[in-house]
Amino acid sequence: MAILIKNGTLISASDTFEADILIEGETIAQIGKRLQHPSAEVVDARGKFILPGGVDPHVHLDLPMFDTVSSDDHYTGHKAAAFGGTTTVMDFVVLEGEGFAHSVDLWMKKAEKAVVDYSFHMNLTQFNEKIAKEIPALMKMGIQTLKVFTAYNGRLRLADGDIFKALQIAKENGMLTMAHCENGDVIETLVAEALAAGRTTPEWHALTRPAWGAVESTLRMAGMAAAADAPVYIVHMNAGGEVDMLKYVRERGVKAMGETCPQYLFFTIDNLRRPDGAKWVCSPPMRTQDDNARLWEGLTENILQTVGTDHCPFFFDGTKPLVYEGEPIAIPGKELGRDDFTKIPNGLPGIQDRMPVLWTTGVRAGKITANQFVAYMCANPAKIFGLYPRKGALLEGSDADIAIWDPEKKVKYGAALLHQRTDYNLYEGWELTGYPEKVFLRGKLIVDGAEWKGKRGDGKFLKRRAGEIL
Ligand code: DUC
Ligand code: ZN
Ligand code: ZN
Repeated sequence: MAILIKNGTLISASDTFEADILIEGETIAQIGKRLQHPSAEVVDARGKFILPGGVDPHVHLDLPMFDTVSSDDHYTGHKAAAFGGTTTVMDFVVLEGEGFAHSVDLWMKKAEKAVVDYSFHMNLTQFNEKIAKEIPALMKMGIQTLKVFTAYNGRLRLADGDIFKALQIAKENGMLTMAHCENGDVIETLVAEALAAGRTTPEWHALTRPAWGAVESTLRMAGMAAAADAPVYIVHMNAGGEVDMLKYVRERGVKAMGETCPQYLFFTIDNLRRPDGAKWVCSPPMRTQDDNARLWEGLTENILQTVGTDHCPFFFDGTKPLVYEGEPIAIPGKELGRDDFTKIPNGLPGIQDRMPVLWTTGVRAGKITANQFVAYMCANPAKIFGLYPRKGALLEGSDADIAIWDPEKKVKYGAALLHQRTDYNLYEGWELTGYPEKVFLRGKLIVDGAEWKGKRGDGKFLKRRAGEIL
């Protein structure tokens, strides 16, 4: 069946122009003026923007943490993504003792209920000769990325020497290393001191994870990448100083790229001081207004490359069920850390929020152009992670993943209208202007206004190849 989207304004990472789009099967067959087709279903998009479906490079679905699990799985999280205009998501596989293949199999099983397209990154949280030898096999599975951590001592962190070796191996195999940058040793000491002094409230989560640790770790990581002549992608940049470091190293030819997340553009440690401060507990933590402002500059000035969500939701009160698709569900959440900030599950919801919130606060507010929006949300993540131009683009031959965007639609945002499976939203009550109206995944309409038309299992695993260094 063919679909003809007529009279819309297409927005790519570089251009804005009026054209029609003909979809045949799963892909974009033709883009041009006054297109005709004898039997296509016609969608009139006059006055609307046509965006590529969003690509969220950083989500955590069904992730076990602290005696619970992130509350969106590969159905609910994907569905929420789609309602926010996102049609491709990348999730992180937890590395189990049995090795990569077993760990990937577990994640493949979890994702059988996928409703948007997806791929995986591999958490490289152990390192030895055997694991080093197995890394190239990941590339053959279509997993082009390793994530390393300079924090979470004794759990996820690798020694710098092992990170350096991983960077070398990744480079040899056309792979990309992603890095969570904080200073694990400083955090370990400060957390022990805080607990010994009886400082257990959520703000201490932020006070024990200082911004300077993120800044020096970002520079350290970029330095190791430079020494290995390897690319590196710094996830969830949260401190203004990290933007400065990224600018510094990129100006010197280091192949470093940076991602920020919406939460770091708006919120500060003051949010953690509220009675419901646990809602904002994630790692790295919220910083200051100066950091918010510098991260915005990082987007305005094209210092950063992407905006991902780090979507890792938990219930604020997991003792009270909420109703999702007619079924009551309760999953232990932030209440686990009521008396001790180190026991609050780390993570925030955001998979649905990313595009609508950034459209209003970024594009409408004049901080970024609509083309930059498409670059950060769609094209750049697809390029960096080896999916372009199949994803992240409106081009003939690309998958017909399309968000028809109503630039004038006003929405009072909040948990009540959302599909993220959690009992709160960070942007509760925000007035947004501009919202996805229809969302297509490979030519199939999956979101039509408030109506869900997607189907469990329709999302496809995407094997990725070597990406671009932006
Ligand atoms: N940070 C979080 O807050 N949650 C999941 C993983 C991470 O790095
Ligand atoms: Zn991280
Ligand atoms: Zn993360």
